[in-house]
Amino acid sequence: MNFRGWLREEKIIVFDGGMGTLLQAQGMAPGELPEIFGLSHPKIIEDIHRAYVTAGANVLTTNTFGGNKFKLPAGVDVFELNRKMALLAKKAGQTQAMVAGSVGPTGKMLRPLGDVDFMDLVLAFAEQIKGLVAGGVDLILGETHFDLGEARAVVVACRKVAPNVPVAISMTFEGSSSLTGTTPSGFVLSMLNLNVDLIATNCSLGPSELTPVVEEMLQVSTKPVLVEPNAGLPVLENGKTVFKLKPEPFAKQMLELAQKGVKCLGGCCGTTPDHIRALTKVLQAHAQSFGPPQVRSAFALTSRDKYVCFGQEHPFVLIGERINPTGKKKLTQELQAGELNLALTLAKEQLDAGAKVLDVNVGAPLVQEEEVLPRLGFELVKRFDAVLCFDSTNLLALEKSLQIYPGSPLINSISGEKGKLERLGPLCRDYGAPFILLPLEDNTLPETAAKRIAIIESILDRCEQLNIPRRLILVDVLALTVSSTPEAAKACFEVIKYCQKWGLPTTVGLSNVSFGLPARELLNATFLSMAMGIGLTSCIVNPNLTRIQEVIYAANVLLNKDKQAKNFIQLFAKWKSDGANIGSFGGEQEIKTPQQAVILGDKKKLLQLLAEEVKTKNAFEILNQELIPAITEVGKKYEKKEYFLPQLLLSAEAMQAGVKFLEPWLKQEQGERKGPKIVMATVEGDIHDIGKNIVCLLLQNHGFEVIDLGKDVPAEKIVETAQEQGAELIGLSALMTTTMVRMEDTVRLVNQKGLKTKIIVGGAVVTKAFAEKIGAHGYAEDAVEAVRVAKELLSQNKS
Ligand code: B1M
Repeated sequence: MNFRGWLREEKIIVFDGGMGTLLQAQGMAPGELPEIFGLSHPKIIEDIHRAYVTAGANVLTTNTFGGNKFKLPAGVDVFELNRKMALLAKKAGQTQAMVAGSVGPTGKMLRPLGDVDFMDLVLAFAEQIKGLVAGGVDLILGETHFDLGEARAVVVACRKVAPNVPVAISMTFEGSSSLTGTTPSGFVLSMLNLNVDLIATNCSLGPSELTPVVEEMLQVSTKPVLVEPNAGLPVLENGKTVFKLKPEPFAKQMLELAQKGVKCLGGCCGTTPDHIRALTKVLQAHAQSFGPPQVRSAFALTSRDKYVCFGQEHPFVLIGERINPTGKKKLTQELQAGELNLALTLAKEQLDAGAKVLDVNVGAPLVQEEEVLPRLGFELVKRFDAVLCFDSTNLLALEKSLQIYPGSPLINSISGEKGKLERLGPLCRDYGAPFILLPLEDNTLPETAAKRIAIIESILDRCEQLNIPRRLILVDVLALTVSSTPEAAKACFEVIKYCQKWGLPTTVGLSNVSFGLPARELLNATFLSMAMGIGLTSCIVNPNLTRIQEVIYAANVLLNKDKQAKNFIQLFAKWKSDGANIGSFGGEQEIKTPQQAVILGDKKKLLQLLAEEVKTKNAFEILNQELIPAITEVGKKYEKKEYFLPQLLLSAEAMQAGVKFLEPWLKQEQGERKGPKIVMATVEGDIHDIGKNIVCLLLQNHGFEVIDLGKDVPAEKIVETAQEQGAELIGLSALMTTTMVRMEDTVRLVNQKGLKTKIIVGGAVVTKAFAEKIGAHGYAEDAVEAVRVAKELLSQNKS
């Protein structure tokens, strides 16, 4: 039986536990890569695998977590390493255990957070997966992923090089979301769209603390769930992270997860064969008490930190249709010139007006769709983290757009036209992108419901042959014009009823129905309210139309899709029966100060306000009293989940532009001259550089020659440069708890090489105590202090 067969069986599947701690106990040096250690010590790896088999594990995980080209040293053969590690696990598992090929994160961030593209990750994972499959793994297990975009890249890579191998993806959550903002539900819905075999969470916490995350996953996952927690909460002891949950209590806590419906259980950091042994024992003793979870999963679209569900239990979904050049001269001209301003404005207006999904169509003569569509998609994701619907007939434009999008976007559309499903369907399937099924064939409009239903049936059959899951399908019920086809609206209602019966969500392009008649909005709104009553789940429309909005909000109350009429009350509390009086969905806020401009991420306004302020105020005061407190406030909002990544990015962009704008004044006030050399860098894995840039600027003002290596810089490069340039000082910046630890790498390397270079560290999370602990020579809380400390260290050098 293969792994999919096991998943179909009723029994619980036990995965193995941690590897890193066991390797350290066997002599792996701190900082050494487990994969490299494994190459030179195959026997140790095999023995650990075997210990897990003896403990009762049904699945072993290969020692290849960091086995990708970004993590491994240059010159290591990625394919061979992965193949060898897979063979070792297979050898240990024999016929008793199957093998999961571990694929961890690359340590690189997708644009705009980092500097890699989706396909860079896909290619790196594909290389690794090829090796694992050549070594005979039974499934691919993407582990400890924290970014939805990167997790998606593992699946796409696997589908490209090993389409028939089962895939499991595990995301790690910090509280209620992953590091880059994805919730457990959003993750599960995206993975369901990608049709992975097993959906998982691992690491971060112990079994008890992980329970809320697991419960949320179980509520939406129609696929089996795997949970691999740590051996309890990590604790710092003598500078080392330790995990203290003993095997028996670990197993007891895991049992509760199995009783809630978790199908596969294993361990992560700190767990050992003893934990797995205790787990197997307790599971055997309670085998009768496991049941499948009660799941009600809906058709869903996702972005990195949002998701929109369509269905009878979910609020009606409005898909904004305005980003479409048809009939819009100015938008057409802009898109032809490759400009996106108007499209971005239309996006903001529609989101403010309550659209939950934005249809994005750039199809017009002379527009390079394959370049403009993904670029616009990228900007929309960056600015609004909007849930998008890519609307195009250009296959390449759609494929590129699917690559820039970090979730499950909607594709508009696939009809019954010959060859269309065969071309576009597999792309939607492999990228987990739901699509609109348009019941059209051979360029004839099927006027009757019966004809449309026949086409829908035929497309559904063809989807099945292509392995395209039903959950990816949203049916357009095709609104024709009642003025020329009197039965048009009734035909739509029949199709909605049919789809409702078979659990297919529906949509409609609303405005067609009233074409050629007066009072179109009235007809459209009435049609919409009737259609909603029989189960229509979404429509594609201009969200700025008051009457349409009124119908949607009112119908959501009447259909019990708006619990306690919360949204309705919020919007219509002051409603009067005499005309257009819909409330505001968000709208504009007036910006009066640079502080507000940074907080609201309005770069243009910030630069206007700064241009005024520098006439009367000191640039340092503006920076320290207005801009820095503002971006700190943004950080607080992010922490409190009032802000998400797009807002963080916008504010950061505004802040950067603001600091750049002030630079001449900041420089003027101090003057410049060449002097002692300092190499400055933000440490590896960290892309925050606003603070570091300010420190650089002030150091220059005080006569230092600053060699700025930028951000995300490995320790080796920093130390090499300092050595080559004969720098007297190194300045390191880090803004995250996860990256400040990298500062120690530089201190260690400087010491190893016996250099006299002194190291100053700083950044929001860094403290004096931490600086002392890692052996840095100086610490500074802000840029002014950084200059003082730098000077002090230089004078020590001389004395
Ligand atoms: Co992010 N970020 N961010 N972020 N970001 C923080 C740091 C965070 C605290 C926000 C939060 O949760 N409240 C949090 C870290 C949590 C933690 O570890 N404790 C965080 C996170 C989680 C993330 C991401 C993971 C978010 C995500 O993807 N979900 C991601 C990380 C990506 C990565 O690095 N791998 C991310 C991304 C980003 C943006 C790209 C959007 C953007 C950075 C843009 C850029 O720098 N080019 C950004 C921003 C802007 C922030 C906040 C809001 C502001 C940082 C800043 O610029 N402050 C920040 C919240 C916060 O710090 N309160 C946050 C202003 C700047 C002048 O101050 O850098 O501290 P600072 O520098 C000061 C001093 O610290 C000192 O002098 C400077 C001037 O006075 N100093 C030194 C700095 N370096 C020094 C070196 C010295 C001496 C002094 O000696 C050499």
